[in-house]
Amino acid sequence: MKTALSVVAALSLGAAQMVSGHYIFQQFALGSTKFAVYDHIRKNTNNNSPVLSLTSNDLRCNVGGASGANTATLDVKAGDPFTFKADQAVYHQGPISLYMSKAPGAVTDYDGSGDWFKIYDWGPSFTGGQASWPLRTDYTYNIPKCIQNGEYLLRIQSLAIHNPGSTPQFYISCAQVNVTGGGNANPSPTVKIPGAFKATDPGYTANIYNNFKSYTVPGPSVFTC
Ligand SMILES: *[C@@H]1O[C@H](CO)[C@@H](O)[C@H](O)[C@H]1NC(C)=O
Ligand SMILES: [Cu+2]
Repeated sequence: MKTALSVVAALSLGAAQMVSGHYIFQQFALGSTKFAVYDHIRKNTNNNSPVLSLTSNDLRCNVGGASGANTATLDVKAGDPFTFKADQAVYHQGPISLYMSKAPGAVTDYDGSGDWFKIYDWGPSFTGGQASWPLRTDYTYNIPKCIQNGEYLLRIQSLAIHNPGSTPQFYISCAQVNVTGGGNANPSPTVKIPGAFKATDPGYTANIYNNFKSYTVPGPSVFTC
């Protein structure tokens, strides 16, 4: 009887998790080296749930991600390819963006209150009146070659705009990296988070199901070396 009850309990827990289920970027890779789940990524405390507030500090590195005290910083070289990997393929339509912010000291102590610059956007492509979004598990890009050596937060954000009229959802994770072999660039434009996204941003209010022909990803323009 005990076994049967445990099975029932396990099944209903599974169902509950599916109902509230979203996704979370929980794994980091450097080149072909894949690290354990949450190794070099700040552990959030909201499972796979999104952040909904445009004014919360949780927009920086997710709920529970204000401190990196329990996160090991990873040595990377400027130009290195890295990957954020989600627990399952991202399935809410919307853009995926990458940001960085240089820590004033050790990144383990940094709360992300400084300047952020954007290094990449994955937006929709439009073909024959149809938009298609780059929804998948892995998002790979390179550490910019020209940024200065030092410790950074490296942040991924999936902005889910699949329910026009409802509050868009931010799925966020931050990795901690120590860049070497970089240059002298002062990346711009920079923004603060929160502050970078406004309720009036066209890319935030877009109705992807109605006459959807173009799209501007929220946030600053992408910094390139
Ligand atoms: C970052 O890299 C530099 C250069 O290799 C090293 O001296 C420093 O200790 C590293 N910092 C961390 C936190 O690993
Ligand atoms: Cu969801």
